[in-house]
Amino acid sequence: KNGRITMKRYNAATTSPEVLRAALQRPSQRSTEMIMGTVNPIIKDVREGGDKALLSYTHKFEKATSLTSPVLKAPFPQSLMNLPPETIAAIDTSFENIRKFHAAQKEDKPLQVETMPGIVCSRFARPIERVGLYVPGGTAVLPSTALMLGVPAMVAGCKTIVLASPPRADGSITPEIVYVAHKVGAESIVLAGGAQAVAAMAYGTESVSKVDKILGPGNQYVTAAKMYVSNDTNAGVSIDMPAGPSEVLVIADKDANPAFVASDLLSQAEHGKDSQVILIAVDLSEQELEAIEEELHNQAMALPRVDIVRGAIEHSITLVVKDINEAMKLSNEYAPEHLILQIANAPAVVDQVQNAGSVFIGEWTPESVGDYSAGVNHSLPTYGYAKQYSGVNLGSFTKHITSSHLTAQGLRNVGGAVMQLAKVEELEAHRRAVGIRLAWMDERKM
Ligand code: HSO
Ligand code: ZN
Repeated sequence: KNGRITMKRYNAATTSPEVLRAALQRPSQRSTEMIMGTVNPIIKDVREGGDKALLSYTHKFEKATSLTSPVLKAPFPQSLMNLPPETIAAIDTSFENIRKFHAAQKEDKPLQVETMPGIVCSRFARPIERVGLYVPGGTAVLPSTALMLGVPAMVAGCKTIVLASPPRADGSITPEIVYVAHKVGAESIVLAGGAQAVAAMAYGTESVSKVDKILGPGNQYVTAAKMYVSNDTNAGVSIDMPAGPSEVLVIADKDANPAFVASDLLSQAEHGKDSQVILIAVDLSEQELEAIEEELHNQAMALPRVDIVRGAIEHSITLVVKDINEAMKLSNEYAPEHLILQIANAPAVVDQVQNAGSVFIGEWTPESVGDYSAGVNHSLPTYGYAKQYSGVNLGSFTKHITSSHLTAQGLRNVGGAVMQLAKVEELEAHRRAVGIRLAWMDERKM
């Protein structure tokens, strides 16, 4: 318990690929079956029992027994967002950067292509009307997550923004979260957490508005509940992506400052005992490796959350490789949520990034800036899902509609192809919908 805080070291040159791959496994998650066993009855209760059931779970799990309504509707009273001016300023600065970056992701005009003379195909975006944003409670309050979900929802133009977050034992909600909810124009805050909050937003209750999509990170119960409701056609709700414990992968070379490298590893390690941090050391000598390890231990010991850090470091590793190409290959295989490049010429290496949630380029870009204030989103794919998912972005709050618009000439141009394929599929009504129009044109010598 009081030993040295250090990551197990592997040298890629002398380790078999199987051992390397095993070392890069994520810590295993509790089985979904077990989780579902807990989550299913909660979802059923809330779906059937509405507010009363929701409230009783909040009394039980959050110990907020004085709470009499599960929802706080806008406008939120000023008294619930009393904050020191420096916190207001920090939220305002971050809000503005996140707003700018996500506003730039807007498509200003519909995409339009004339595929053949007289055939115009278009695609245009519309906001998802009602979104539910889950802001976890737990070991840390996370107003930054409210920003990362709320600001893009606001920029996208979602009509109804519902925030959900577990209240404190006295029934109150962190004023920072109320302030963010106010700034993004949220309709309400659901004072509940866990599977019960997800169920309330998925099905709606007397006082919780039903939403069309639920986004946001959460523990395994929240994730399981999101998966459940998104598979239930009666709920008619979608979700962002499966969320798992936080991760960072730092690639460092001889140029890297050992204190900076250690600080980045620790900033992710303090999220939870299940977090995983990976250091890929490019051609570092024994002495250089020890300098980082020394920093890691010393900085960790001075952290208030040293116990959490210790847990995370237990399943975290250092990989020593000989060059940057090898480092990038391993990083792309791991597909980290966050990738930090503390190497010479970091911008030039970004081309080689194939799988990662978000990249932090160069020694002056700690992950913390992206977690809070740079403008990029911190809701990112974990657990290797960076291979197929994007992090939360403006597109997460919009959907696309396509349209086609043909002239008579356009229909003449493509009609033959349609009629032939309809014939192949033996769908006569399809074929005739074209044929009847072409005949009409023929009669009128069009
Ligand atoms: N690093 C976290 C986000 C966060 N950090 C919130 C601080 N607050 C996402 O992996
Ligand atoms: Zn973080």
